[in-house]
Amino acid sequence: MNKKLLTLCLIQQGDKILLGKAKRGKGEGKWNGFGGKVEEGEDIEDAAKREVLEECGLVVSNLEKVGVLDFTLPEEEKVWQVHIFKTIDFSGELIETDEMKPQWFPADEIPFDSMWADDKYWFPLFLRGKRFEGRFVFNDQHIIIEHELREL
Ligand code: S76
Repeated sequence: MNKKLLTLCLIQQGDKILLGKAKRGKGEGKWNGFGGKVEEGEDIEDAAKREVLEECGLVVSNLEKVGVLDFTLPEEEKVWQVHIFKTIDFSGELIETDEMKPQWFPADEIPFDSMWADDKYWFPLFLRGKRFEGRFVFNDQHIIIEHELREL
């Protein structure tokens, strides 16, 4: 099946993770990593860097691939394939943009109740430095009705 490629970048500084609260779009009101759609012909890692810059003003480098997740969402004709990256290397000035309000969260205070429902499953793996792959199927209430997750 034809897939829509997306990126998600998690920036870590010591014990803290940078998240952004989405101001618009499908995840509006949710805390999330930074990311978005990979453009036609664009390298996936370049797309991840571009989205971080657009959404919070930081320039990230040395991205590490940590996971790939497939999402089946209601009203989306294509499966979303999200490529998840982690980095500790960033520069520039953190800013709030039209898209995201950024905030640092201690690793043990991740706001799961205000995040996508899948985050509860894979974020703990990410926090333990694991790599993973999986798939999640959502219903129209944003509830997960089926999932698989595998540590690599
Ligand atoms: O953590 C997530 N970020 C997204 O943008 C979408 N999960 C997710 N699930 C559909």
